[in-house]
Amino acid sequence: MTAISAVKAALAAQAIETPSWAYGNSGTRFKVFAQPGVPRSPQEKLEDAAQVHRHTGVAPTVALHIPWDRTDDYAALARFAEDHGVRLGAINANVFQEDDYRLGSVCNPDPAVRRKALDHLLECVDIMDATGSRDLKLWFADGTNYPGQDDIRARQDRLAEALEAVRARLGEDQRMLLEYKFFEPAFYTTDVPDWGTAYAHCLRLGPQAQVVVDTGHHAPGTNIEFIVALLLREGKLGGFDFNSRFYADDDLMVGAADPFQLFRIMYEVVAGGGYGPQVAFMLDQCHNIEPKIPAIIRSVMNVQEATAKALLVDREALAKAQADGDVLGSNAVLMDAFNTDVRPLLAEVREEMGLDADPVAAYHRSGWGERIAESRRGGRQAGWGA
Ligand code: PSV
Ligand code: MN
Ligand code: MN
Repeated sequence: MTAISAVKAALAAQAIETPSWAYGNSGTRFKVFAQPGVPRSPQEKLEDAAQVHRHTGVAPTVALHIPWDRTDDYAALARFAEDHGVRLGAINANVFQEDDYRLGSVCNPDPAVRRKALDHLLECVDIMDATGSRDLKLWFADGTNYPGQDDIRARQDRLAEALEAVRARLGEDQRMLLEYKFFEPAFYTTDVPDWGTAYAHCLRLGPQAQVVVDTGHHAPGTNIEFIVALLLREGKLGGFDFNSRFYADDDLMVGAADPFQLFRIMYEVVAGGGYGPQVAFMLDQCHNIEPKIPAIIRSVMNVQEATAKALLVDREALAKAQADGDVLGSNAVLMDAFNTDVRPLLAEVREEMGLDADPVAAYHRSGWGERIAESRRGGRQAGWGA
């Protein structure tokens, strides 16, 4: 196989998971702008996700968020997905939206609240059993707002206890992915604020616990690709929640704010041997003002473009320049790949997959947007900004 055909094969085999919540109405705490045709049920979200997969060919799974996607028969929902050409992906737990969680969920000082939160996490594993999902994604809003409000170490103990109970409930082929976020909604301490805290917990929990890197969850200037390289080296990178940020947790389209950063991240994934099913590529975004389905298609394409550039890095030339201590030469090898226009290559990949070279145009031509605007009235909010 020539190098370029290997690159094409790797691109055709990529799998980028889209989040059910990206298809629903969303906004900020100031305003949620409703859009026409927005899904009214988990099934309609899956129908929209199926359109993304139909036109890109690389978005075969959809992440669920419980309870936003609550239904009485998850196995039936999984069959519905398959009938539409997609599968159910990660199950995202939600222990942050109820009054009981004012002082936290699994870190709450009240054992009854901790029990309630843990029960929800365990229920999510039941759902995974029914849907055939591999990954449980855990993001905790837990933290404190004022110095002295609660005992920082005791909260870590409570967290560890809950995580261990979840681990013990996992099936052999299931994983728990622990997400971190440096602040918000808690402003003084956050119980899982950074990759190091997530890593320390995952290390104790063993191989089924892995860290998930949400690209929007870092302080400005953080070198995310370094974190990626390190976690991969330690066998602890479980996946990504991709999105873009300018200021805080903006949840904009991945690759929109800083395509170079996305390329650097994807390069570390490829170079570190993480380009395979063991590292889940997931989107975690909200489309507040732009039309959702084309925005998600664009996001998938942005990830593909960064991946193509990462795969095109001349690794041999780079290794040689690095070994020679050639600072400018090594940097030039990386920049050559980043500055390559990979759109024609991806168009070819799509045509070879039997797809339209331009997924956004194909989507617009399909008339799906007009059809759902006509047939769906009273679309539901994604869960945010209520
Ligand atoms: C909140 O910051 C968040 O964006 C986390 O990244 C989760 O993954 C997502 O919401 C869904 O719970
Ligand atoms: Mn996330
Ligand atoms: Mn987030």
